[in-house]
Amino acid sequence: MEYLVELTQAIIDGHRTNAVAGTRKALEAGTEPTDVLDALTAGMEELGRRWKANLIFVPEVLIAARAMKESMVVLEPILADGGIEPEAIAVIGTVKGDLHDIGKNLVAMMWKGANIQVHDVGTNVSPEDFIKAARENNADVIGLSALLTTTMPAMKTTIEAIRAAGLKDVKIIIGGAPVTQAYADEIGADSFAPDAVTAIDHLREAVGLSN
Ligand code: B1M
Repeated sequence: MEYLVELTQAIIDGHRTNAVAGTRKALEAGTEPTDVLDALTAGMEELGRRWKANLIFVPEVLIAARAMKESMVVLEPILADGGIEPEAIAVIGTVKGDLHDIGKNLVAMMWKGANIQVHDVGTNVSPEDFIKAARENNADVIGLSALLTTTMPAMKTTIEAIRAAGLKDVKIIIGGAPVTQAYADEIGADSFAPDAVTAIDHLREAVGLSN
């Protein structure tokens, strides 16, 4: 169907108006909501390929993720009515002491675009609030973001608190400019995602979904 191809292209182009209008048009034409979701996620997947090939950078991803987010505002209630289950549930936030949220928001948007239910708990989040949100939402994954070398240790204390609270099966994914794989290993995170696009693969892998 041509309009689904156009919808995918609107996401790739980050064209919010076309993406939202295309989502509405497809639904009004009687397209299965899951097919509309597939068209949207195909756009994000193509973006992921271009990102990995260094053909696009953060601004393009940010713009496309916004178009995706706005289309999902139209589609989500319909998917929910139809009983379409998200593939996983994630809580995400920036750790205690840290107010940076642009990268974290981008990861949240990418995860939502990949049919992950995301509960964004914001910035400067205490370990207790991560635990509370994970329990309340029955999360499979907790995502921790930090942008400051001085707040990286809060990732360690948050992970320790999560494990001490008995949430042993919840996978913990960390990221942020100063964070490295070595640091993730050192503090016992399940996964380190260097950027928002590959954070989708890392989440899917962590919870045992095929990539
Ligand atoms: Co801040 N700041 N800042 N700042 N700030 C940095 C991070 C800094 C590198 C600037 C510098 O000195 N060159 C520096 C940190 C130095 C260090 O610790 N090594 C710094 C500092 C020092 C500070 C203050 C302490 C400054 C001060 O007040 N003296 C202060 C701290 C406030 C606080 O947090 N308590 C501060 C404040 C701020 C603003 C409020 C002004 C603003 C934040 C606005 C906001 O976020 N709403 C700000 C900004 C904008 C920056 C820079 C310029 C940009 C950060 C950003 O948004 N990048 C930054 C310098 C720089 O990076 N050039 C800087 C774009 C974003 C898309 O990238 O967040 O890395 P990033 O996210 C990436 C990946 O890291 C990854 O995916 C994203 C997309 O690919 N990722 C994840 C991120 N989280 C992830 C989670 C995952 C997976 C991947 O899984 C869960």
